Amino acid sequence: MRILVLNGPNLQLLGMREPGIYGTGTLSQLEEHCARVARELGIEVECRQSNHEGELVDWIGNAPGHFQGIVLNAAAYTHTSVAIRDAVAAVRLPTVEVHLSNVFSREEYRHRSYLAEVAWAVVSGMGFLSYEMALRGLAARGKE
Ligand code: CA2
Repeated sequence: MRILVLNGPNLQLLGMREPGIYGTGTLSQLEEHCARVARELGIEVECRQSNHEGELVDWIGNAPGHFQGIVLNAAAYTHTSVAIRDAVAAVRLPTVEVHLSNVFSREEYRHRSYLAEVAWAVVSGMGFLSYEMALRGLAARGKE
């Protein structure tokens, strides 16, 4: 089983700014964590980050045939992007929307997700563990 882990805009800044909200771990450390969990689960992950909506749309659209699930932190695009929502709905791969922070305890505009309705599951507020839970959930679902 291969899982595509996508991180959206500004997440390359992880660990460098706003540690109070997003923690002190860097994007590389997050990707290493995902790789470690994947090894434990006997699955494969490929991690990518982009600041560009269209690139995320392309990666999601090209995932079928290469990946069996997606872990998606679309960052700010979560709250704005009908294009990413349509891509997730179109590919029909189980997709877990993840967030490092608890978006529901933050500003009102972060409470709206265009992705949640087309996602298989949502995990928000557990830092790196949000991604770990998403990988564990997808691996378990794949075995059903
Ligand atoms: O909590 C999350 O994972 C978010 O998806 C992060 C997004 C935010 O727009 C969402 O509402 C919730 C922001 C990502 C920006 O990442 C930064 C990391 C370090 C410093 C500044 C920004």
